[in-house]
Amino acid sequence: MRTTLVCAAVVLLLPWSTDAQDIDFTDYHTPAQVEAEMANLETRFPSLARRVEIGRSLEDNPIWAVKISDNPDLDESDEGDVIFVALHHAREWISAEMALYLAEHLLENYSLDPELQADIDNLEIWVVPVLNPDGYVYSDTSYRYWRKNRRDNGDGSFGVDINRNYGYEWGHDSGSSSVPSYPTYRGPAPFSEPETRVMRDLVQSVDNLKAFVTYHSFSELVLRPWSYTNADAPGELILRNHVERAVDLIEAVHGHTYGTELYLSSGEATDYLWGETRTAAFTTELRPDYDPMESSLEDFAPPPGEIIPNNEENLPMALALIHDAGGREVWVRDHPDDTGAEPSAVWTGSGWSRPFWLSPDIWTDVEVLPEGATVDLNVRVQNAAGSPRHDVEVFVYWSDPRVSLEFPSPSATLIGADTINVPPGGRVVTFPWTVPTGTNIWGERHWCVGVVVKHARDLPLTTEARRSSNVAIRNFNTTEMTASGMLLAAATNYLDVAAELRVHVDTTSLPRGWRVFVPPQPKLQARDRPSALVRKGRLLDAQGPLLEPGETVLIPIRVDLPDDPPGDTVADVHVHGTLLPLVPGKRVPVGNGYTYRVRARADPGQ
Ligand code: 0X9
Ligand code: ZN
Repeated sequence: MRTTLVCAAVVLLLPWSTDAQDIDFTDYHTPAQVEAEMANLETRFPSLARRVEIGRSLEDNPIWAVKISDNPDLDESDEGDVIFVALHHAREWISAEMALYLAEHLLENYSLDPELQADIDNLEIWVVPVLNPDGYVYSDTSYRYWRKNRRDNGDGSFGVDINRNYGYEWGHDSGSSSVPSYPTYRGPAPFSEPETRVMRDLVQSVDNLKAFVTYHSFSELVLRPWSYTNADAPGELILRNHVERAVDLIEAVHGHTYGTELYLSSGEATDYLWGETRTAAFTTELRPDYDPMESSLEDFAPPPGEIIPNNEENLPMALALIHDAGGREVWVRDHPDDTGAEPSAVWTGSGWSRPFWLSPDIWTDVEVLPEGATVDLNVRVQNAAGSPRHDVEVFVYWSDPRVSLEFPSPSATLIGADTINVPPGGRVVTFPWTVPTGTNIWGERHWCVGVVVKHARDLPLTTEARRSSNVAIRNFNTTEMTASGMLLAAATNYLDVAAELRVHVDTTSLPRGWRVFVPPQPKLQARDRPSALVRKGRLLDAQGPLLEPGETVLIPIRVDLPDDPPGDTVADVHVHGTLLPLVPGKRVPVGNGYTYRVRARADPGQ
């Protein structure tokens, strides 16, 4: 009796509770219920959620987004944006359930999960559960398996496939149809449909789009661009990485193994996103699985009991993308003042606000880069996570900057890759790099080095350095080696004790008439008071330059070529540097060297 009274009191205190409860995912929501639940989310989380009308459909129905952010009424241009959209296709009701579930999860867990809170504070997350409201209503009231919008095509047929109407590679017959009555009718022109334009306008209006997911059903797939062709998209490595991680995350929840390949579709959403904006974009085909023997139209209407497990297994991929976009763990600077916020430079109309192609975290020890020389290329990987990050992958490429500044890309050549642990202070990793010879396609001795860093919980979302803290670039100039001249080799004492440097040039493989030597180091002036280091060096009978731990010296190396070389002659000059620790007793030499490829070219003027 007493218990009953307490319950009654609670109900009386919360008379609006039937409207503001957690969303019930035990059955599908009608179009009106989806709208109402979005309004409820705003009511329940007024400081985090806004239901915003992002446009109207062909039949003038509102297309709603829930915008989730720490200041949902502000347009915070320094924050990243992530878009989740569902129900391009009218009959794919489970996709709207997924979007609603995600929105509610983000809002309910904001105050419970500090990492999610930090991510949301850094982002503006747009969840659009129903992009095709006209079709959804028609599917609810007239024909459950309707796919397209409700355009009157004027020939007795209705509907354009919203997911064949985007403007990137629109119109291929291989992945869409020009026949109005067909389910994949692409419409008379790219972006002919209001619904597609609403999504295009949202994409273009946000300041800093980082990731895009479009939910469909069914078949249990995670798909990446391209859709219009079987060819790999530029940045395929980045896209595939996301897909592989997503498949693992999904499988870990209920054991469903999602596939990653489907038939061609052109004029589809993710191709537009990647093709026009290089924003990581994925199509998830939700439950149920596709079975070539059993599947039928009814699979667009799985039993309501599938909704919750479907949503549960697809949530982690969404959260991982949100963390890639909103968190900053491992990163590389684009310019000296870079804090990791993106974009690190913007186009002002006449130029870039910052040079973002001279990353201070990518450098060589050698001041001049003679073509063909093998030099040490250093990369500093920053870690903003506050604790060590293990298994960080570092990829280093070079490219012709007049061909591509995207990394990774098919035009970029891999210099090296490494998997490292990065402590909170960051870490330097070094790769040998044989500098390209000759010129780029514009005739310049000008090359670009690109670095991509990634961690399972911080994957890059684009190939563009200024839009990603995981990607950085540095341009280098090279010098031609055609005449006698100087090479500069750098040596760093990476030991934790002072050391003597000995430089040795291997002349055995040089062509006739070539001379290479290391000019002697200037002698210490008698009047200079010898430092402790010099006194120690003298005691140990050191011959070469003395270096404190961490110190770098540049060693000039003279190359004398014959006056009249026979045609083009190319030779490798091997320079070995060894460090002899300045400690008494047996001094074990350590170190390696450089190889310079030097070309002697007959003067074409003669
Ligand atoms: O055909 C579509 O638009 C999507 N499949 S659905 O069954 N929901 O209609 C797939 C779109 C993405 N396509 C590819 N990545 N190939
Ligand atoms: Zn679909």
